[in-house]
Amino acid sequence: MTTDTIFGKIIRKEIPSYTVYEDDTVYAFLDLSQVTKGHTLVVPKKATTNILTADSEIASAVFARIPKIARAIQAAFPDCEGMNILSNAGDIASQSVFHWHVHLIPRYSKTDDGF
Ligand code: DGP
Repeated sequence: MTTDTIFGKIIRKEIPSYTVYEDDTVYAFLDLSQVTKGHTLVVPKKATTNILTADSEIASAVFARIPKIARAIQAAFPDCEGMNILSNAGDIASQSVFHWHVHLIPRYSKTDDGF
């Protein structure tokens, strides 16, 4: 069973975050660490540990919204040439917050993003 995490508090607005996108089932917000500018996390509001535990309803909701959110990030940062879209699942894969999230990491060549 998934326990509450920092992302639960962010979704409930108990702690602040910079909102990128929100609807009834999904929340997207800027990652605190900003691997590159615009680095965004897409999370289901209903907690599940990671993609290995996500049921098809939650997985569909998250993945259905990613293209739209990714294009919005690209529109906000016109020098964004591409994006790494990834999800860490489990300690061994460097997951550190155990509420499923997908990283959208914009890539820039002109500014040498260093990622
Ligand atoms: P992962 O290692 O894949 O579980 O990524 C977790 C990400 O969560 C990591 O890139 C940093 C981000 N993060 C952790 N705590 C906070 C927080 O309080 N606010 C925000 N916006 N991001 C956070």
